[in-house]
Amino acid sequence: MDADRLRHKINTFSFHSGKDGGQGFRRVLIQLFGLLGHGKSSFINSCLYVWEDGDYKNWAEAAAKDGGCTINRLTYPLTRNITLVDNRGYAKLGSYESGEIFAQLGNLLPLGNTVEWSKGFGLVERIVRAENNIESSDFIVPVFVYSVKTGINPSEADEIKHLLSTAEKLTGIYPLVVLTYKTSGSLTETMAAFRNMGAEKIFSFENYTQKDFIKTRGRHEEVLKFLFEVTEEVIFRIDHSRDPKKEMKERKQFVLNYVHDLEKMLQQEKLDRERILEKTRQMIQIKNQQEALERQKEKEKREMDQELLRRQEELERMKLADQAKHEDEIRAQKANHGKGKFSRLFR
Ligand SMILES: Nc1nc2c(ncn2[C@@H]2O[C@H](COP(=O)(O)OP(=O)(O)OP(=O)(O)O)[C@@H](O)[C@H]2O)c(=O)[nH]1
Ligand SMILES: [Mg+2]
Repeated sequence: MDADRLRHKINTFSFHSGKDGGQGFRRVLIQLFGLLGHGKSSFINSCLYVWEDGDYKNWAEAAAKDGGCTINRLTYPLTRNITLVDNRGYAKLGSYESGEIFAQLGNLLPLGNTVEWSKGFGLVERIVRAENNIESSDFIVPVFVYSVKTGINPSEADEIKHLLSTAEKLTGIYPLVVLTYKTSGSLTETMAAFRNMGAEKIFSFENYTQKDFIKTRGRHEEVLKFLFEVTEEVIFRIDHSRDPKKEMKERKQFVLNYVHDLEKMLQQEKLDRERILEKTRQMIQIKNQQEALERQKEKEKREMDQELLRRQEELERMKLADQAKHEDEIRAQKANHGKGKFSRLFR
């Protein structure tokens, strides 16, 4: 399909193309999520640049240098019923941030607000408070953004796989994968890694950036193909009976359960860590006591050896003194005996 046709298809996308009509959905939210600095905001800029077909602008305030910066969860309308959402990037998976990621992704927190990384019940409170401000008429399409430049190792792949499958359970859609920095690493390996995780729709881009925004047909077409695939995905998903209000409630329950389980897991991990720490402390204490005991034993042995030596020397001295006395006595006896002989001779 050529660029004009793609553009037309995206522009005329309507929920009413589905067999059962819009069913209460009014807007597609393309929810971008992923690690800090992987190019989410730049991808939004690329989409808007291609869509508007005017001058390049840093609409989504992508970072001026490598590294991340977005903290507000802002929306960028593309057509009358397709909107891009720039979510706050996270630094680490499996931490308390995960709860926040899914709350953003499930569209349970108000759009246009700063994303706080609040722990456990802080997040639950914010979800409950946001209830009346959230539109159930938003249809969520999760899009995971990942930079090829970063590469991917097996342990990260496991974490990402878990994240993507949880996002699927939450939204009903396996996240579309957008690979950025496609010329700065091994695209084939990164694509294969995502395919192994179960991703079916993988797109690769060299984002338009403040340093490099010269239009190329290839980049323009890639962006349009991506947006077209999003609309195709939505049409495929609304081809059966749906209930946006019920789905919203289910998403909320899912995230609340997730936060609860995560909190329990983190508490358990904390307890395990404390237990290990306590055990290590006890082991160190026992080792110290054993060492002190060893030292005491060695000291006593040394003292006993010294005492034995002292006694042996004492004995030796006594023996020598006895011997000397005995010799003196013999000498004295001999002398006496001699004297007796002379006195008898001269009597
Ligand atoms: N060469 C190149 N640079 C890119 C690409 N995508 C993003 N960048 C650069 O990478 C840096 C970070 O990009 P952002 O778009 O701000 O990343 P982000 O994911 O929005 O970051 P957070 O908002 O913190 O999560 C910026 O300096 C971009 O210019 C890309 O595909 N190619
Ligand atoms: Mg950003």
